[in-house]
Amino acid sequence: MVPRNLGFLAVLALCILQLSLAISLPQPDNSKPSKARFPDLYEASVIELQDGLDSGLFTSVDLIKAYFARIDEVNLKGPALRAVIETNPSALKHAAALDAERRTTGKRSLLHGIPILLKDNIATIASEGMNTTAGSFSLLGSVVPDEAGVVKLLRAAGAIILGKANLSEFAEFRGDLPSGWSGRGGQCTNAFFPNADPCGSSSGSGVATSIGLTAVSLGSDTDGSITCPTSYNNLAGIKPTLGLTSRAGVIPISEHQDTIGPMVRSVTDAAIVLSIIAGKDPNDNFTLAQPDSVPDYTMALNASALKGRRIGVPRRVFFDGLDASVVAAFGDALEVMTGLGATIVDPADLPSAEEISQSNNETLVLDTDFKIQINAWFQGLIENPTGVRSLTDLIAFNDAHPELEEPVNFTSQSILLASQATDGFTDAYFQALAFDKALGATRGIDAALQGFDLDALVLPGVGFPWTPAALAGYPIVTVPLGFYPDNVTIGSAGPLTIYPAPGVPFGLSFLGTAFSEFELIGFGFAYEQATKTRIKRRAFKDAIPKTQLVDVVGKY
Ligand SMILES: *[C@@H]1O[C@H](CO)[C@@H](O)[C@H](O)[C@H]1NC(C)=O
Ligand SMILES: *[C@@H]1O[C@H](CO)[C@@H](O)[C@H](O)[C@H]1NC(C)=O
Ligand SMILES: *[C@@H]1O[C@H](CO)[C@@H](O)[C@H](O)[C@H]1NC(C)=O
Ligand SMILES: *[C@@H]1O[C@H](CO)[C@@H](O)[C@H](O)[C@H]1NC(C)=O
Ligand SMILES: *[C@@H]1O[C@H](CO)[C@@H](O)[C@H](O)[C@H]1NC(C)=O
Ligand SMILES: *[C@@H]1O[C@H](CO)[C@@H](O)[C@H](O)[C@H]1NC(C)=O
Ligand SMILES: CC(=O)N[C@H]1CO[C@H](CO)[C@@H](O)[C@@H]1O
Repeated sequence: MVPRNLGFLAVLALCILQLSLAISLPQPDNSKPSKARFPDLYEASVIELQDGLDSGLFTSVDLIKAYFARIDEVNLKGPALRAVIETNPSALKHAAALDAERRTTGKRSLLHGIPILLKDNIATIASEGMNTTAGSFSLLGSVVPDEAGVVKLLRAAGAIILGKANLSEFAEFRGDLPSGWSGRGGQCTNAFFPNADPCGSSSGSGVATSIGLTAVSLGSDTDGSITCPTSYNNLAGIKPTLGLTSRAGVIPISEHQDTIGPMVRSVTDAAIVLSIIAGKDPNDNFTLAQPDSVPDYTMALNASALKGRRIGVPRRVFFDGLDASVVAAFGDALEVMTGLGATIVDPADLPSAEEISQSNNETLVLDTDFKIQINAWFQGLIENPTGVRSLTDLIAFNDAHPELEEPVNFTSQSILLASQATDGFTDAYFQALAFDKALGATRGIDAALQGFDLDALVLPGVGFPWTPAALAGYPIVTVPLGFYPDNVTIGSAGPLTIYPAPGVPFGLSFLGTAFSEFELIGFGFAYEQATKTRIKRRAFKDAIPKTQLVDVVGKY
């Protein structure tokens, strides 16, 4: 006997279900497989995935299974893109729990049940089953004292850690290794042309997200490591202001330049992820200087955001050596922005442009900081089976295991050796630090913004547009701009990689002053919506995974 009340509720629930199906879904055609109803995981947005999860069309368990199958298809097999180092053995368990929670109490946030891939320098608790190694065998099996601050925020929001992404080892702070290479992960390559450079150091985060091996990913940036792989992999990405996102629990290069940010397929997804990972963290005191409340960055998603705004082009130095196809696409972008109501100020040069391209101050700062911070990382580990407990040990470990850490034709660990030779916080160090801030900010980005009364600067996402922002600690929002043409002259980028190459993407970067993410997201969104460049060209055929949700839903 069904009690009357429950029967009534069941009927009501059925009505609501039918109503919501009628409203939110295309009319089902029962005569054919329902493939069209599932979002294509190559492109699926967080909102589309959230809609499918909310309506019960698929679950987070389905999503994890589908992404694992897609990783399996192309990571080591087929084109062997080597974008992912490890998948999370606990991901299905977390997904099932989050599916149950969604059914009973609803979703915690827009990232509830959404899989996210983390660059392998972002710590997760070892008991979950994954390593945190920055790609290095020296850290294999090490036990971190705590998770990264950004991971705590992601978990609280209900996101599921899908796995760890390959990267340029130690975030490219080793010397004489190509972008995207790590001892543990091997050579990651671009999905838009066989063996093309994925850029670094967040290479795997970029490649994996570009073809939908994950819903979203995080990268880290010290000088271009989010912006460049975002640009080369047809993504939207945010390199935040220094101190907006916590670096606690992230294998460091330098507290004066490291930042953590989203690398995703749309500015909307970037705004969703940044809104969750930004915030103060007592374990990273640089975050204490940020404004008191984290904005909801999705409120910046205004297709008219460029209207009436002044955007400057710092032409001097930053266009030197760029391919003609990049310069032409950039010219078209300026016209698009003018059409959207922006005033383009061109040129709007950085007074410090030449000095930025020539200065070695950054090298002294990073080399000095790395030695101090990486020693602290090794010493802070609860255990490290390799016995590596310092930079000195790391250098010795690499030389003792050339088969793991020194690939064919590798010449030296030049950056590690230079770092090892630094003398701590000398007068020269403090002078260099102050000099960098002046080059990037007061005589750089801020000088141009104020001198030409600008809201932002814009540059192609190739060359070194990221360096002024890295020195200043300022944000960059990057969106797709174009693709190298089929007749581009192919160049070499390392022993195993080429660049440029036909069809390889390049981005457009908006630069602003400290904590101007909200504005830059608006500009990036307006440009993205007007152009939709990302969907104009796909990865090469073998690099596109075939598994879709239709292949896993109801199949187990
Ligand atoms: C780390 O990687 C090793 C080798 O792939 C694996 O055996 C281990 O389970 C991983 N996880 C941890 C926490 O060590
Ligand atoms: C963070 O703390 C260190 C040492 O505790 C101090 O030297 C540094 O100035 C602090 N930085 C900020 C940005 O508060
Ligand atoms: C979007 O931007 C336009 C142009 O700046 C502005 O007039 C409008 O109020 C904005 N819309 C919202 C919802 O903020
Ligand atoms: C910093 O840059 C200035 C100007 O280029 C230069 O004179 C100085 O030697 C540099 N300092 C270091 C440590 O590289
Ligand atoms: C590629 O083709 C375009 C259009 O036909 C042409 O303008 C350009 O010079 C060619 N570039 C090279 C490197 O051959
Ligand atoms: C190593 O260098 C030699 C000599 O330059 C070259 O012939 C060979 O192809 C290189 N091997 C790799 C894997 O890059
Ligand atoms: C998830 C995955 O495929 N990881 C692989 C990354 O590359 C290393 C080295 O080839 C493999 O051992 C991992 O299995």
